[in-house]
Amino acid sequence: MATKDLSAYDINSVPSAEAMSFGIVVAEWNWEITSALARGAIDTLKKHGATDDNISVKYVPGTFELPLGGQYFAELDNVDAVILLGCVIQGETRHFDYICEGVTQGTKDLNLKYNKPFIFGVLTTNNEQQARDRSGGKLGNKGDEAAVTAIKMLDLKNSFIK
Ligand code: DLZ
Repeated sequence: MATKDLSAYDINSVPSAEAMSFGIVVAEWNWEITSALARGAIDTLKKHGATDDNISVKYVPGTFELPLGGQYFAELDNVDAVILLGCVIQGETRHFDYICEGVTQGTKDLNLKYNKPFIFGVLTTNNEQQARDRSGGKLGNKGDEAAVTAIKMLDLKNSFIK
């Protein structure tokens, strides 16, 4: 089965991000991967009109801490949407499952608690190569996909307000 190129999207389907503000939380675990995800997300937000002044980046030790980092943005900052970027690689123990479950439930809870988009930009892979392929490699960059999703969800929210 072919896997989707995470950076492939219809550029005309993405609204302008000029008036939108974003928080990005990046996990330091698997830094080579997560820094590439962050680069992709920032570049994509800017490609669609977001400015440096409207993009704030913070770091947490690991993917498990992403939801709390997101919550700090929700409570202590005024950004419109938050992008959570991490990478969990399957190891020999069940740690992978616990971290994935924690970050997935935590992110879902943030979306519904704060009524704002918290985007799940987390790679959960069997090995490092799969992660490299999805962080600027042959299958694109999940950071790009997360940025596009953030813009689209904010545009959807705005369509109810305006
Ligand atoms: C402990 C741990 C392990 C084993 N693997 C990863 C991983 O693949 N990716 C990741 O982002 N973080 C990992 N961590 C760290 C946890 O996310 C977390 O930072 C620690 O358990 C402390 O709460």
